[in-house]
Amino acid sequence: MAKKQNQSNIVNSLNKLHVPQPTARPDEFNDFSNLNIPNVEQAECPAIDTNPHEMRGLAYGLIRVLDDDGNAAGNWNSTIEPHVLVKGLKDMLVTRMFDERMQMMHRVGKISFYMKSTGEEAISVAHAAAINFADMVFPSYRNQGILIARGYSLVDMMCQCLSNARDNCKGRQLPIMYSWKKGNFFSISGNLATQFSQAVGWAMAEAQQGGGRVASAFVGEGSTAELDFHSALTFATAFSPPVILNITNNQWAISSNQVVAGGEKTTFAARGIGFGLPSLRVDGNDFLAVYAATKWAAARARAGLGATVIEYFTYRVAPHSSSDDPSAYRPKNEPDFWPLGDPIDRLKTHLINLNQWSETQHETLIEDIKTEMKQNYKQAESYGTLKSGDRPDVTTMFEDVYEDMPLNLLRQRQEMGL
Ligand SMILES: Cc1ncc(C[n+]2csc(CCOP(=O)(O)OP(=O)(O)O)c2C)c(N)n1
Repeated sequence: MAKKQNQSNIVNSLNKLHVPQPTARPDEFNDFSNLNIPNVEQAECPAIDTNPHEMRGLAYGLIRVLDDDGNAAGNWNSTIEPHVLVKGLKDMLVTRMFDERMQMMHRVGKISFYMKSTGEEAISVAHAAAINFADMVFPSYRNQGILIARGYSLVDMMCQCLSNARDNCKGRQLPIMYSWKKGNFFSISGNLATQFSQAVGWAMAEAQQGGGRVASAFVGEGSTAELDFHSALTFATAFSPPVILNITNNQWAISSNQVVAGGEKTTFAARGIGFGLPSLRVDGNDFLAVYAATKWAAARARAGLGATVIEYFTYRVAPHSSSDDPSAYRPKNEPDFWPLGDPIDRLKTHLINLNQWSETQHETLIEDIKTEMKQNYKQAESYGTLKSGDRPDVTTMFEDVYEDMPLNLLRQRQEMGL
């Protein structure tokens, strides 16, 4: 009888599908006490030519440099010139305030869509500071901080969001899907994870031509479930191209918690281990840690040692996009409890500890950026908004795809009387 009972228990559990759940839903509480946050001393910093199998622990730990008091320590701590850190602080602030401004413009109907990167600014800005301008970035839609760190014109960014006559994408892309050829910033794609295979292919070509530049691609943790992610890693391991494969784990893929992409059982950095790739898991809200990990991966790529996978552990403070309401799927105050703090506050405290910054300088900088943002916006708006003013000419939709326009398009253009 007991044996029969056991057998039926096994059958029942075999028939039971495990549906992973986030730690808390809207009317529950999540203080992230389930997370294991190691101290800054814990992570080893291996030589760049270390066999990936010997450094597997780094995919399960967390590389941190800034401690809870804003002081830098540990094996990944290196000397960074204060002017690099001050520029980083400024770029992160500009990114955050640009996001605020554009979100406001969406509220009043002047742009059709927006995506903020609040809380994730250090990932883009420190990464951009640690690679060369000539290196080719294949960004996600939450890497506007890279454009800002590389000095792209805020007016041009705004014109793209406003879909106006000066939008360099001619209104063919969603707002925020920027493209900046001269800035080595590959066009953003709405199709998740395609940037990974494109970056690996680009890096393979670069290696073949002996160019010496590195490619760097970004996806969110949710996008690691896409097949492009896996085929990119296969080519990245087989051909050892100079590429950095970055995964921003901000805990949420729209309303799907990271557990749905497999984060309950292992880390996202650990995806690289099965491919034999060196894999780092980094505190994404720590400017110095992001900088150090990126430098390490870029040095490895430039030395001909191949690809590195980096997971940035962070939190998506803002809604997924202007079309999203996170109160439907996560506790309203969940962002307040993220244990790794705010990247801007942490770098600011660090600079103040170094006597390289002050509260007064910080306040002045914020006021200056506000003024600059207003002036830039006025200029961008003068070229048109979604509501008024000039738009890209409708005839341009037939251009830029084919060198010789095929007959069917010629006919369609004629039908429009153009
Ligand atoms: C191939 C594909 N599937 C689905 C979508 C719809 N979609 C857009 S963003 C998104 C969530 C992505 O989450 P994640 O990769 O974690 O990045 P995050 O938005 O958090 O930065 C989804 C499912 C899409 N754009 N492309």
